[in-house]
Amino acid sequence: VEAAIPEPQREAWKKFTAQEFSTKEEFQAEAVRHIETTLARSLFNCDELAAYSGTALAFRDRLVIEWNKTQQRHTFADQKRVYYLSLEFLMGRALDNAMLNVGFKNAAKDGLSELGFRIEDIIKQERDAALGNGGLGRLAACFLDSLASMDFPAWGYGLRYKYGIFKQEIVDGYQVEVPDYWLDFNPWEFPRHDITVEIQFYGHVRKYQDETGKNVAVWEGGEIVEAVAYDVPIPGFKTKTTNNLRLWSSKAASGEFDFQKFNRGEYESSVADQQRAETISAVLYPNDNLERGKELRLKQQYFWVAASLFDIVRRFKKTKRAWAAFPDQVAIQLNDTHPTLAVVELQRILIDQEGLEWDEAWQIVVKTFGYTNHTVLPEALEKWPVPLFQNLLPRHLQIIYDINLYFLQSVERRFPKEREMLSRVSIIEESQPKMVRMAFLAIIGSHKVNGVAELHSDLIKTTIFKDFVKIYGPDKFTNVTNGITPRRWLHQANPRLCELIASKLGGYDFLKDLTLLGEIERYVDDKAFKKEWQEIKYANKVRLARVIKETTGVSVNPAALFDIQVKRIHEYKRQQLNIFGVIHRYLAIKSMTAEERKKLAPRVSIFGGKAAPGYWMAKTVIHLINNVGAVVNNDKDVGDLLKVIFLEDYNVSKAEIICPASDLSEHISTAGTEASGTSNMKFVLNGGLIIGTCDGANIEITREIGESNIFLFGNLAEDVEELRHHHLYGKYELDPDLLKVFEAIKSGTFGDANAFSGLVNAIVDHGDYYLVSDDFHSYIQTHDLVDEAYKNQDEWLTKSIQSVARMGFFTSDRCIQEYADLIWNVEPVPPKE
Ligand code: NBY
Repeated sequence: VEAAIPEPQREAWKKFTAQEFSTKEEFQAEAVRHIETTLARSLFNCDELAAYSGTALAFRDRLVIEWNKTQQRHTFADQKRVYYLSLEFLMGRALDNAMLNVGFKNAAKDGLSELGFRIEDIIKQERDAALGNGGLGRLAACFLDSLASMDFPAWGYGLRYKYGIFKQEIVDGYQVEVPDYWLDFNPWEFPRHDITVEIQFYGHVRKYQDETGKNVAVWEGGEIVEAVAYDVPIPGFKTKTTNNLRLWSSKAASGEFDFQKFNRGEYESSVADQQRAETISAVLYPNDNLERGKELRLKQQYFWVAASLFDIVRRFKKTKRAWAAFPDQVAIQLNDTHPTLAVVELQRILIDQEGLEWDEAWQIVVKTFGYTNHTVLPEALEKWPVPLFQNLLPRHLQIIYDINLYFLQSVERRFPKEREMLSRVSIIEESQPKMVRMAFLAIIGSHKVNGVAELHSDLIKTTIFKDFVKIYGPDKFTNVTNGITPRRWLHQANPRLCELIASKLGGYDFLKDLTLLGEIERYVDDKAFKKEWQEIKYANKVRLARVIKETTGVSVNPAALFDIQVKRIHEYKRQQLNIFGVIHRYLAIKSMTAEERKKLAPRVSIFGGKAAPGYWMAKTVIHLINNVGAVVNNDKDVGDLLKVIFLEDYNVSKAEIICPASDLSEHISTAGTEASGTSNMKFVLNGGLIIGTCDGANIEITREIGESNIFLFGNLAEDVEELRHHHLYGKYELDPDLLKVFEAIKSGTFGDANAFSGLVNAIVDHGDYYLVSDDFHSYIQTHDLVDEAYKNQDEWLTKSIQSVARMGFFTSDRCIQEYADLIWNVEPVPPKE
């Protein structure tokens, strides 16, 4: 209530309170007003970008009005809130989503058309908000959509990177990274220069006893950086609830610190300080599933966590409750271990600043946090060197040591005979240098730990976190299988399919209760329905073919089978298996007679995805795909039978065009390595079939849609360890078909063989860790089954329709409901009327 307008003046205020546009004409008036005044453009000077900007600003006004009301309502309701802490929010574009969620797209379309613009062209002007790497970041974005759509009082907290994930260009077949400076025009954020938090780094800890004999620790000295809040409104679908995503930006503290410097005439060095401070939120680290221990990354983590917790605690303190009530008002979810410092920071606030006793504080902390694990890959498990911690966050390191001490003491009491267990579960790894194991800290500091698909949640319990299951019992560990928002991934990405479904279900309710999709299974034998289903898929393929032509210059036949693998490039995801399979197909075509070729179903193999800039092997895979494309696409013997496409700069907005256009998509990770995968869900929801391994959510997708509707192949997770052992120590013969592929590569068919020797040798000489050879035969055989199945279009359509009908489980609304019930214990706060 600071700075509230005094009661007598409120009536005057209310007379002028901002109004939302509610007709096409009012929308047009707002858009034109923004173009003419906010943007200072005119009738004679309005290109599509200006029209986009005016439209976006008009919708932004609408969102912020609802945002204000929602925040007032949630404050008044005074219920428990959820805070989703994620270093990544891969939002994509906001305008189309805003128009669809507030239910005003058709009016906007007509309104823009009367002003001389096509809405599709306007939507395309927006740049993606690409503040994430891949699945983890996109999951956070889907969750925000579900939280708002389901009226949960929830905030996201993240970093406002000046540079999102790099843009990928392909030059001569190689990936080139270009910085993504996306903020020159971003109408969706509200800078809150009045909401700032001072964040401390470095310095030292002074301990003493106060007058009462109590031990006190004071963190002193070091440097201060300022966090500034930027708020992004998150509209729910068919509800007025508009939640908040708060992103922190760093700048030099405006306090006396650099003021003194300035007065001493150290102008240049104070500018340098400014830049150093701004570096913290400058760039998103471009690695997925790899942790590299850079100091700036730890700085980012603490900066963001400390600002967010200060904000959360400040909001709680306004309610004037006792500290013990904190976990009844606040649930904080840790999206992977990246925000784990929040556990330590809350403990520090409670004991050092609020004067609580250790045990009382620790109970509050554990009840507040939940931790979601997204990987079992050892190289992705976060660890920080103790010396780095000691220097950057000396007080936090002390608290970590204390948390560890009390934890290990309790383990020792309960398992006195298991001495080795203590070193296995210690937060501190006794290596050289010692390391802080963030996942262990997250487990110990949370009341629930979840994996993101059934197999994955089982695996973490039996492998990396086995000891903790013994210590805490199995109930602390749970599963919440991932999901995707049907608003973006069906409604927005595939409007025609959505409309067809709605015409049969009598409306769009299924977008809020996806299990209603089940009803369309009644139409699997309806000829007209099937024909329309097929036509929509074809139109979506034509749309993608156009993008392929525009961006690569290659013409592809939309009647061919579109076989798509788009995701970050990673050895465990096995794009190399795919491209080796493509080469195998190419060699087969080359050796066929003209008669044999006629029987073959034409294919387009489409790849897309970014390699982390330092990941040489992943970059080599991209290079190979492009070189194979250059040869195959220009081979007269092959013609339409096979085309190989690498689509550059795969991102959320491209995914919205790609997912609806697949006949088949590939989800072919080594069993046990892909925690869940979420693009598998996007493709199936859009009527594509999938080829995949028994990994991640593929398993549950199979359970839901039926085994006859999916092409599964390859070894099982339970056999992976033994197979790896075999490669290393047994007599192991590589697959003969794969060896022929290697021969072709080595003979220079796809350019300089040396360029690809590392890729081949990983399999031939270095143990084939990802079991490409073991799965190769079953992979190509399964592709033959795909060819056969595709020839029977009617059956293929039946599979497609059945699969979509059975995808209800994979909505992120179901996930959020599970988190709310199992982990957060929160209730929605729906708007009145
Ligand atoms: O999270 C992905 C999983 O690989 C995928 O299987 C799952 O579906 C998805 C959502 O649960 N993980 C992922 O995308 N991870 C990252 O992007 C990532 C980014 C940074 C770091 C680690 C992982 N890091 O340590 O810096």
